[in-house]
Amino acid sequence: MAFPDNFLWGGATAANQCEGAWNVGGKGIASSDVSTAGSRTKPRYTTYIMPDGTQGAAAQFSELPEGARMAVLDGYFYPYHEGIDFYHRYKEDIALFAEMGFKIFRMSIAWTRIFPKGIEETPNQAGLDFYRNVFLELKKYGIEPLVTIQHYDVPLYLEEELGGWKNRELVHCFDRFSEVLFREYKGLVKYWLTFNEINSPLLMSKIFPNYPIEKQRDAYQILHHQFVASARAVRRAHEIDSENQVGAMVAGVCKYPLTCAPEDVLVTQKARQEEFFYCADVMVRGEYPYYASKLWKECGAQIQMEPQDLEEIRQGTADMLTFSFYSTSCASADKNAPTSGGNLSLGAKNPYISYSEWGWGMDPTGLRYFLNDLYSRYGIPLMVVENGLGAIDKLEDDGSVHDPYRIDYIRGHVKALEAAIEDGVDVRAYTPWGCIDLVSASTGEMAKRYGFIYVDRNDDGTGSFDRIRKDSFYWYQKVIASNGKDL
Ligand code: BGP
Repeated sequence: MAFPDNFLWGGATAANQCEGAWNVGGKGIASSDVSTAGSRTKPRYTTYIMPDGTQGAAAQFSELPEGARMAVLDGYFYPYHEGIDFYHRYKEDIALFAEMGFKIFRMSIAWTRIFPKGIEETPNQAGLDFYRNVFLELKKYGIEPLVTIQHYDVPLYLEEELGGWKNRELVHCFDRFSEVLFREYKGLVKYWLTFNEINSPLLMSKIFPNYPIEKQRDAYQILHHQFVASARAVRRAHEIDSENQVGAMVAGVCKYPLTCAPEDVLVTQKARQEEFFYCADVMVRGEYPYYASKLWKECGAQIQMEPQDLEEIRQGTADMLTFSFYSTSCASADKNAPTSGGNLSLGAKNPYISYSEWGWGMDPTGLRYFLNDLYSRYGIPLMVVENGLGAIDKLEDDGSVHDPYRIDYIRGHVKALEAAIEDGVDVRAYTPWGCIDLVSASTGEMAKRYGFIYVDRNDDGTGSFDRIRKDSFYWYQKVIASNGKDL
């Protein structure tokens, strides 16, 4: 049997996409609180207010008008404000995870619950208590928390007043934040991830046509600050508790050459360096890779570093490499090759794989390939901390949800995991994304569901928030109970 006895089966979520209670318990406004709902065809919007009081909304990730300040406004629907109400229903949800047999649960901490603006000296007690209670509840069932410190969610104050991660000051704010977490939850949490999909700033320029070159330059500066912050967090975590294990988390952009034409192979190699390895190399190997200066030069980035930064990065390498994996795509030297989407990625369309309703490629074999590829490069434990199928589910009149497509998707990926483990890869955990339905990050929809647990909540904000076990719930329960044997 391939899966080791201590293999960590579980599921993954993020605070902003599930907690709701956006202004409860002293929580500050987060950058994600100003995002409206979108859809497959309509982007999410960021709402803002101008100095003269006029209000507006701009497509997410586009430039706001000069002088605009992001704000929560009346008359807009913000799906994260209520999420799936995990804040009030975590006990029920954790009981359901336990019923499925989870060994590990990936979640994130809303920075704004602990430090509402991000700059305070003293943490907010109500926020600390909330997460303590969640961890205690998990402990009751023997479920290990896997905690992402920053999952796409920064106090809005830090964005607006300090300019976000471009500003070196955030390294200190994050240091204070993460130190509080390591001290406060010592003995309750031992698995940590510093930044969710840390490579995402580099992926933006690939997704959005005409992405401004200044923003790409900024991305390298932002990442430098996050690398330093992450390395510092790794060291702090180890100092505070030698049991702590801190992972790098990188969006699993896995690209194949569209053809075996040498030009395609070369373009692919470059894309993989830029889109995945750049971040993983720094965080796992502890130094900037040889191709970094070429990438900086191409966009004119001149990174501001402090003298001790490279040493800090060297001393704070990650204990494990974790990544999200939804799909693969291709790279081609031919700019006119038909494209396909995926999680934070755009690439040439692969004629040999199928695509989901949201146009994301489905390629379980790619997971086996990717795991082998990463392990041969880094040789440290790996965790697949996101994977899953966003699909439309139908709640039947009898209260059941039949989701064979999700079972097929996950089954394929579990088989790929098993094969990779048989290949000799050290994979420690599998936490499918959105193990309970939650708000989609890219579209803000509820309709794009990933869960084993259905949540009665609709895109228009209606619904009871009731939790309903889908067919995949019982299937995954069986998989875990048989340690991956009964698929
Ligand atoms: C990743 C994010 C998650 C999650 C997932 C699925 O990029 O880390 O937060 O949302 O993708 O994406 P979506 O919700 O857009 O379907």
